[in-house]
Amino acid sequence: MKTTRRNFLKLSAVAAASLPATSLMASTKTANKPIVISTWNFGMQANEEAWKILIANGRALDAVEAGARVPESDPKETSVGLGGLPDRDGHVTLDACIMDENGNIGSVAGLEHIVHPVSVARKVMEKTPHVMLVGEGALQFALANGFKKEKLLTKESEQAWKNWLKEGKYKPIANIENHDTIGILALDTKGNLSGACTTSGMAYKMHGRVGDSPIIGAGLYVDNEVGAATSTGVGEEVIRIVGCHLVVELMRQGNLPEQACKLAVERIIQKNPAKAKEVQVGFLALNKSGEYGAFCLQKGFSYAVHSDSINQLFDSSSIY
Ligand code: SD4
Repeated sequence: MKTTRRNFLKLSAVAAASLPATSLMASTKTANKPIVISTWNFGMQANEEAWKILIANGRALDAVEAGARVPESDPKETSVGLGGLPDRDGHVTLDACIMDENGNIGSVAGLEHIVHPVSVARKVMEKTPHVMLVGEGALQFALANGFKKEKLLTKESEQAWKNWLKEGKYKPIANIENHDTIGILALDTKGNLSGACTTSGMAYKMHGRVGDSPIIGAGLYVDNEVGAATSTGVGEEVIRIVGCHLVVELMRQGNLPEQACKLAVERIIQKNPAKAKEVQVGFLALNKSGEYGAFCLQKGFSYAVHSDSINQLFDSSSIY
């Protein structure tokens, strides 16, 4: 069934009526468009940049790119862009993707030496017949398009890696320093949705490992008829269920954003119950009406919301 705005709202109402009161309260956070939402505490600063574009009647696509670039260029953020923690061989390898209201997509994975992988992903989307470039090819493309080659490993992240090497045990850390991948979703004044996602991936991963963040459908998905979703946490578990596509499809079926995120988290538990107890995964979603919500496995996932009526950080509800 094609989801028109009218029957989408009707479906939302039906779904809302069948939810327990607690979920309903948490799931009906609404703000008028424009609105931007993004993952973790650093989402507050990212949203500020995105908001400047949205409030000037700019395009959601430009807003999410501008927002994602904020933690990318902050050397103190150790999970995104410059200053991101390296893989176990000491390489900072970055993953990012972007998706617009027309279903255009661009993505890079395992990109080294470039501070703004989200902007390279956008160039892949706009300037190539492909959707994803990886590793050396992504770097060549970035350099050919005017991006500068830079050293992304800071003194601090190099020291952290050297300390890690003493034991060399790989274990994903949930909610690392309360920031992680940034996923950012926006609805502009024209009612169009876009999203972006950018990360240095799991710290001390194997060289060549790619997570969910640059994979359209896993770390990000946008359907301009329905809504958009993004994820953070252990990418392997998100890829297994094609998480963000699932969240958007659950919204299409009438679930409000938080409920759709919760159902996707429950799918992760169903597929891999033992693992789900140990790791963090969080989903964040925004629908076409400006309703938003999140859900995660472990306590500690926060998300930031900016509209004309709110500029605030929320704690996501969690299973455990
Ligand atoms: C990944 N989801 O590479 C990303 C990064 C992340 O905790 O969120 N790490 O799996």
